[in-house]
Amino acid sequence: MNTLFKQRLHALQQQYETLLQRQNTPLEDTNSIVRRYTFPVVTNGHIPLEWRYDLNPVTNPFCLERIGVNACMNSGAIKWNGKYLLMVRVEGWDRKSFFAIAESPNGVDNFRFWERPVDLPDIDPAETNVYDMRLTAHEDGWIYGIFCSERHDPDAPPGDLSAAVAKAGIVRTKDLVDWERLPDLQTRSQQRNVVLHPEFVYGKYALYTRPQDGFIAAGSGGGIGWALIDDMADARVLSELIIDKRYYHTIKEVKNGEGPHPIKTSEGWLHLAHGVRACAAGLRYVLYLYMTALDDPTKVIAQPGGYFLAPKGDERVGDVSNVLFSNGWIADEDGTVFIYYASCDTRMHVAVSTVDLLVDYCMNTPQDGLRSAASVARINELIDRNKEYKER
Ligand code: M1P
Repeated sequence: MNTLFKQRLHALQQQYETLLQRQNTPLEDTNSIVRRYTFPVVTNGHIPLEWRYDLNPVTNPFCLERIGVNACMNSGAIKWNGKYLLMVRVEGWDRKSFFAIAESPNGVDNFRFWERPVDLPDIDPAETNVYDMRLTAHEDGWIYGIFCSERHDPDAPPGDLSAAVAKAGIVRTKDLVDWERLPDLQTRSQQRNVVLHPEFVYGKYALYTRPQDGFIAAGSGGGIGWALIDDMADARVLSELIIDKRYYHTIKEVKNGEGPHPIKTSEGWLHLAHGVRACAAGLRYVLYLYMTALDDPTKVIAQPGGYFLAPKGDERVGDVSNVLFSNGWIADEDGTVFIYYASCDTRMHVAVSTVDLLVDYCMNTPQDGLRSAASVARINELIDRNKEYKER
């Protein structure tokens, strides 16, 4: 074996193991809805060396990375056999995304990819890119994955190589290894951020949708939608009800999208979503929470104003700056909630909270009053209520 190859490979292996075995610690924050952690949980550095390097010194004498990974981002999440699993969107140097599962014993560090990327059944040669899978262990016994299936717009004018179409692809599995591909969701509009509710509602499957006029623009799509489906093997959206609307001059003015499926709590369904607004720097993506009624998941019962997580510090910089995006969280039996979020379409983080705390936040944070005058009125109400406590 040549010395250069040997030295480089040794250094790479050491670097890789150090990264994977690094302990993650919560950041000190005295008044927060979530506890952020010191390090990102999954990055492109977590991708196994044998996926990226030709380990044969004869065919790779300089020990170069042959298949590079650009980012590990927007990951679905599920607890499986006591382990915390992320269905990571891995994006290559070639801009194509695919899915791969990374597993941790504790949810905050030591994430290690399974042996190979997910073998997603390939049913349509036009499908160019796949990403942002939401996982739902449904009460029917299957684990479903719904993801964005993207292709070049067949109606694009000649020479327009950017116009794209977004559809919702659907797979299901019993073991997270063998995946059955079901037909794509049939809807009138383009769709991204489609999520399966974990329970039957009126005996039907229920989907959170995000109707959109174009590939990027939600346009007349009024917000997060809801649709009942008879059969996941022939999923058709016949009618869509907008349950979480967009409003002028809010964090979700341009668009929003359901994150992972909601968590069932004693107070209602707890939802995590992303909201998008435009500014001089481009689009800004933040995360927000809302709740719906247990007996009617279309009825919003709590809508705290504004965001609960926005890009902070190093999270602000990356491939698509000023973006936080989440499509995975895990609620443990003891009420701990692990919120997995990507910053700037680049790397994955975790923020930890509890069901009780998040519900309290939702139920007691004032709603967005939609006007500056309403914001001031709310602060004055709080000051008035606080008077007797301040003077004690
Ligand atoms: O680049 C930010 C995000 O842009 C899109 O978000 P949305 O689905 O709301 O339009 C997606 O491409 C998402 O993957 C990406 O993180």
